Amino acid sequence: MQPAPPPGVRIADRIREAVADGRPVLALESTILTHGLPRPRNLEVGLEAEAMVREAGVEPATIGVVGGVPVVGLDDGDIRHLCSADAVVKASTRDLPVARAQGLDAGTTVAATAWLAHRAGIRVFSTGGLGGVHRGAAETFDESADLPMLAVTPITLVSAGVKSILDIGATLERMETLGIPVLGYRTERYPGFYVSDSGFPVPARVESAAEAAAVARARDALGLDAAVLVANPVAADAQLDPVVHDRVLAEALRAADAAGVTGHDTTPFLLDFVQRATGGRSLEVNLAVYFGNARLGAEIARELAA
Ligand code: PSU
Ligand code: MN
Repeated sequence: MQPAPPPGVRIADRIREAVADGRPVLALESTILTHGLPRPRNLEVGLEAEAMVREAGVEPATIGVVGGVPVVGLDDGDIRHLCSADAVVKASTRDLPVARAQGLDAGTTVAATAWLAHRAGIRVFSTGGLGGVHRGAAETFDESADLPMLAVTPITLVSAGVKSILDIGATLERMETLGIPVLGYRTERYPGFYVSDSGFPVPARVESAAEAAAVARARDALGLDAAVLVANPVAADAQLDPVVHDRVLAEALRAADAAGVTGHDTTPFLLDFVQRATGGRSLEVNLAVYFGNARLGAEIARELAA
């Protein structure tokens, strides 16, 4: 059963109508735009991802917070604003009430976006990389709110895995604990975002959007509440050179430690460091991955709407 949309959330008419008509809709997050990509590239990517989804016959619903109001289905002006305004915060689910009460602009993380998308009746969501368990979490308890939120949000989420800035093994263990199905898209290996193989296996494999949609339908038929994660690897010939990747990652982790960066600033700090240290090469991989996920998400959305 679809819960009613909360009164404090704005759902664009085009999204409301598409959902009511049973037409395919794909949710897209905005933290990748506000805190994951450099300006002005972020705006180009935000608009291009939407155009690509539309061309695939799917209604794009980029989600973010404008003036405190969570919006499902930002318009071009909203996206432009979030990609260029001065004080845009990063909002996970727990930040939504503060943003709302204080009228803040915010990019929404996977956790917040998934929750808003589900409450709007959207069944598929594409992102770049997921949040997960940070290295050193045994001491810091730093685990992204993405994981517990995905455990209770029955959506299908396409990502390229988690970046190796995180503890990937621990992240996969937590997904198991939380009852979150993980599907490798045409692979048996969990992807590491910049690289196609993180070094860890996935528990199940699908060969097509239709097979991924079948798992989501089965989840619904069983009355289970967790998101189905579709892990879509970057092509091996488009990945970041694994040797460069390992070296830059080690430098980034040392820099974060030296700068005393903690908490929700950690992910943006590390991503920015890696981007600068690879001379923009990681950015190209990032974009290839993100567009690939938008394409696959659109395909799954069409399967689920069929
Ligand atoms: N991983 C990336 N790029 C990103 C993020 C994660 O490779 O932009 C963003 C996503 O929005 C994700 C959030 O939901 O960071 C996780 O942040 P935290 O660890 O603070 O929950
Ligand atoms: Mn955190």
